[in-house]
Amino acid sequence: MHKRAIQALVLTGSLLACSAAPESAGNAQTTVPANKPVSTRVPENSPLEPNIVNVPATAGRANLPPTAPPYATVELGRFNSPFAIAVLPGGEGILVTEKAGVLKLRRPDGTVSTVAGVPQVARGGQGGLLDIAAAPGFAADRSIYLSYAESGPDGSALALARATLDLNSIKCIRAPCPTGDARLTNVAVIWRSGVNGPGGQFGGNILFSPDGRYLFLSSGERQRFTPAQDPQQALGKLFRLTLDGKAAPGNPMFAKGGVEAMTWSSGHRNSYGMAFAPDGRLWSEEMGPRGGDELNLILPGKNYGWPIVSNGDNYSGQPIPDHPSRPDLEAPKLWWNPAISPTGMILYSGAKFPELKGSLLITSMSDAGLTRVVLDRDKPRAVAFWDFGARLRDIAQGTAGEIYLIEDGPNARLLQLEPKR
Ligand SMILES: [Ca+2]
Ligand SMILES: [Ca+2]
Repeated sequence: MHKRAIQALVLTGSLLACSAAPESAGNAQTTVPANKPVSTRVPENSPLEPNIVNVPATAGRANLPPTAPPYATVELGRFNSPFAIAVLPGGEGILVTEKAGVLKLRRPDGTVSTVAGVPQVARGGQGGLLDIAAAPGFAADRSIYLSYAESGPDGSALALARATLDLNSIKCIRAPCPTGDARLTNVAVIWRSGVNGPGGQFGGNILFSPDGRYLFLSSGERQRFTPAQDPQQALGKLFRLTLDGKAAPGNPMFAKGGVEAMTWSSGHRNSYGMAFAPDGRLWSEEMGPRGGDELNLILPGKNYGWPIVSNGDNYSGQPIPDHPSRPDLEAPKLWWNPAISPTGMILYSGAKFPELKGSLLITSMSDAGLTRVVLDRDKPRAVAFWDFGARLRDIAQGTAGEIYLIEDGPNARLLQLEPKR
């Protein structure tokens, strides 16, 4: 996009910022970081690009009628508004983040401990403690990564921290283990989006490259629309970082420095799920506006169109041109209208459910369930939507091919899938 067009988008966005905000972040006075005026409220509608004639999207709609899951579920525990789960590779248990800023470990013996030492999070709305992942070298260095909303003088922003997980600070002989017997040490914030301000949609999804050398991080556009098209703002992008949180060599704009050096792809709204396919392709789903959820094949340097085009529309009803209106912008391979509100996603690679091997599994909230997507190189097909009767927040695969699901909201269940007898 030309610089003038970006300026126009930013201007339109700040004018629209005076209208009603769908979510109040309760922030006080904002300042002007890096010459980018940030409103205290998020705009209601995406800016309308001039001279776009809407070409309706036809192919790729992935909505399916719900069916009963062909699996049984076993409850493993209950959690309070969890956001994400991560399986520890050594069979030590499952880490569960709760949005209020609490990290829990569910051990194989069924005990649940609170992990001490979690950084202070900005809780409220869609913010709080977000994603968690064991580092590729966890077995040797016990490192984990966590993303969260962090408070700043001008509002909240996404942060990424690395820490050491210490499960032996107090020896637990027999269940129930006392809380506090697990802790994070050496906590270091290694990346910040900056651009503090209002809005939800933090993203924060963490994924490692198959070779374990790089960290992919999603950063949502915070319901501010235009930052997704602004190369200088670390919002509405997927980033490819080193394990130390720096711009990764080989990124498409690495030589430019700053936000651009870290950027792998742009024009995203809010991704809560990324996964690598066995052929090395990177897939990402994202929460769109009303009726605009997407599954994208992520290619370096590409622009995925938000907020210029979407196969959904603004929550107010104001239309947004569909993706085919701007064929220069990458269109989703699959999309959902009505929205399903996709949350977690894995590429299932285990042996326990051989029929699912190689499939993407996507949890969702507003159409609550689990979607199975079969990948045929760059032509994915949604083949099943299983209704689990609850909003699902995340999914993870265990070390022996188990599939874990976690529900949304207070008193949410952590579930393990089992073949139906
Ligand atoms: Ca898009
Ligand atoms: Ca549209």
